[in-house]
Amino acid sequence: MTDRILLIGPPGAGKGTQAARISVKRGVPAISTGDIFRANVKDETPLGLTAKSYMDAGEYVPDDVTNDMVADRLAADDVRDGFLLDGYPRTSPQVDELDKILGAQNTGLSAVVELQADTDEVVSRLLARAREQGRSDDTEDVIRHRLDVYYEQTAPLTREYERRGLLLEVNGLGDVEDVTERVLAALDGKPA
Ligand code: B4P
Repeated sequence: MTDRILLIGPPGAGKGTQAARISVKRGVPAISTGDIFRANVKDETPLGLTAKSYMDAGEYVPDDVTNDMVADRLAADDVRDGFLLDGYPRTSPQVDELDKILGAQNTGLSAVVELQADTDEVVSRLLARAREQGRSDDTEDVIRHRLDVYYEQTAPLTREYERRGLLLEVNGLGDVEDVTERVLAALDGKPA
């Protein structure tokens, strides 16, 4: 079956880290909405100027803006044979939009991977990243707000994917390599 995989998890769970690795192993492009927004912020595009204030405050970028961006990306030729979406959907209207996009292409998702990591661990990872990379949304207050937004708006979406029989829950703690192995095993239907 063609890989059309979603990667969901709290900020700092390792989504971006694992998306890059799984994408190589499974031979499908990784699409990170966070990365696309950051590239637009850096280039000061109209999309970036809109996204920046939301990102800096730890809020989600509005659904209409995010949905249009993803619809454009998923219309590109390189995703015809599969993709790994990192960080989308994050809200219920985004779930609906993704269903609409894939429905129009007569395709569907193959799996939804939920990377699980507790709050103490993700806060400590993101504070470490703040020291190394200085990302503007990695201050402690903003990190805690991003976690609240995640648990309020995004975590409940996993129940919908569980209902559809797509959800794979994977422990995101431990070495990066070990987490990758767990994700790959889950995608292959093997016990992690
Ligand atoms: P993202 O870019 O998705 O940022 P994130 O949630 O912090 O995850 P990220 O992928 O960067 O971190 P990772 O867990 O890999 O989103 C940023 C913002 O963009 C959002 O807050 C929002 O404003 C906006 N946005 C994005 N998508 C949106 C959408 N669909 N709708 C609306 N708005 C949207 O890694 C974190 C750190 O942990 C790294 O330093 C990494 O090296 C480290 N790490 C990873 N795995 C580890 C491990 N196993 N052990 C130790 N450290 C590890």
